[in-house]
Amino acid sequence: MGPVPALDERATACARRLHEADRVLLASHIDADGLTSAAIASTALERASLPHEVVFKKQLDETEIASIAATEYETVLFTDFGSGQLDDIAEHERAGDFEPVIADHHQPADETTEYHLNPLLEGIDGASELSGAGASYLLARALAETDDGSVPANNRDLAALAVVGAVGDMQTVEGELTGANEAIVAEGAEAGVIEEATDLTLYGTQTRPLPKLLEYGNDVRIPGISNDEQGAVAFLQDLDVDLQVEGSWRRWVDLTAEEKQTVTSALLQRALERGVPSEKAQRLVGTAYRLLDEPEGSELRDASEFSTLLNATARYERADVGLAVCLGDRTEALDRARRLLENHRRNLSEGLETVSQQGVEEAEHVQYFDAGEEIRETIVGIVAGMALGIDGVNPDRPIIAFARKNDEETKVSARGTGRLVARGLDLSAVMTTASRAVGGDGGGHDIAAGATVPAGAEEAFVEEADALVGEQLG
Ligand SMILES: [Mn+2]
Repeated sequence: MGPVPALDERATACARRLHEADRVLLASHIDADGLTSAAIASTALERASLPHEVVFKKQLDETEIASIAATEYETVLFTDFGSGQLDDIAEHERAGDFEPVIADHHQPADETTEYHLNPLLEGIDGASELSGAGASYLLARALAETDDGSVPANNRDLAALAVVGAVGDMQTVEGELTGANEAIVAEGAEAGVIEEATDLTLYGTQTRPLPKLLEYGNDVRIPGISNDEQGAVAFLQDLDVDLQVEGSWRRWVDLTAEEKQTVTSALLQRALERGVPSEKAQRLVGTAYRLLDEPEGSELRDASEFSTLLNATARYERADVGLAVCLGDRTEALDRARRLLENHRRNLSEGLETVSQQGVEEAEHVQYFDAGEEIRETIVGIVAGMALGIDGVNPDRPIIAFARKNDEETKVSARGTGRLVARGLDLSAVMTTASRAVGGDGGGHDIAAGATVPAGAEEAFVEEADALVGEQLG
């Protein structure tokens, strides 16, 4: 049996079908979850001696599906997408263009198909319990089991990538993986590739020098430390721990358990003293997932840092680099991925600088800015979210950002806060309705959503969105 028994039958059927293929076209989504999905599936196919080719798509629309249908492949494995596009895919299946096998976790369309592995079909939550990488992992496990037993650890070593995918897909609930994801963590632990540890939840425990770790922090802002280089340094210097070696700061990963405990306690105490509510301060400590085959001090050792690195490759259309890292390239591809991440960080800070210089416009219920070509459309949403914390931007108001996509289209990104969502904000509904009202389309989550609208429709969009947000928060 696999780690998620409810999905055993589907996984086995998909695996059997793949074993019958002469060769397979593997198509996957371009993001951290899609990259890890492809790496897991590709490794499993390779180990099952199934020749295959991997292609990545930003969006699996009609045109992309048609381009897949135009290839000579008779079997197409879709990972981290495919379920939502089943209406189009099934048409090609009926026309005899290809036979689909799908390992996905997004909402399925109306059509059905025989080889379809998706947690939502068995009542398992696809947003928090199983990612695309998790579904691909179940498939990989089934591929190994229907084989002759020669596969290393029955592919359970691939659980490490499944965890990176789930973390990258933001599936953690209060900092932890739950449900089917948790079962995969347990398998990975048993296979010796994953370790779960209670640790600081700040981003960069493996790679950042201590002051940077504290300064850049996470969603828990500690006055006098977060976004405050001198404050972070002063805080560390006041502790009774030697945190520098020959003048340079150690990293979190370099500290002993006792030293970590000292810093953690002091940090929590400082947060409380500075008025951070205790339930929020507690979020500074949580569950970290470590990849035991990766060296300490490498971003690949930590599932969260690993997924961030993958996202950086995906955002700059270098899925090939992300995939190569997942498949084990620790030389050129890893160097390239690191440079892409550095470049991404620079773009974010420049983007934030643009917003802070240009300022935001106020409507009645929302605030917005138009970045034009100053900020790439692929990162404008992240910049908008970060902007909610800077001077001149109201932290208690939804923010909408525009960026030029091409001559005809404008990308729209909206970000809210947990507090606004608690008061009734649902940006997914806002983006869907407001974009359709002006001839575009959109969707997403209550706290973060996006849309594409015709160029020139920005003002009309703001009016629609403003009214909708007013109703929600009314
Ligand atoms: Mn996904």
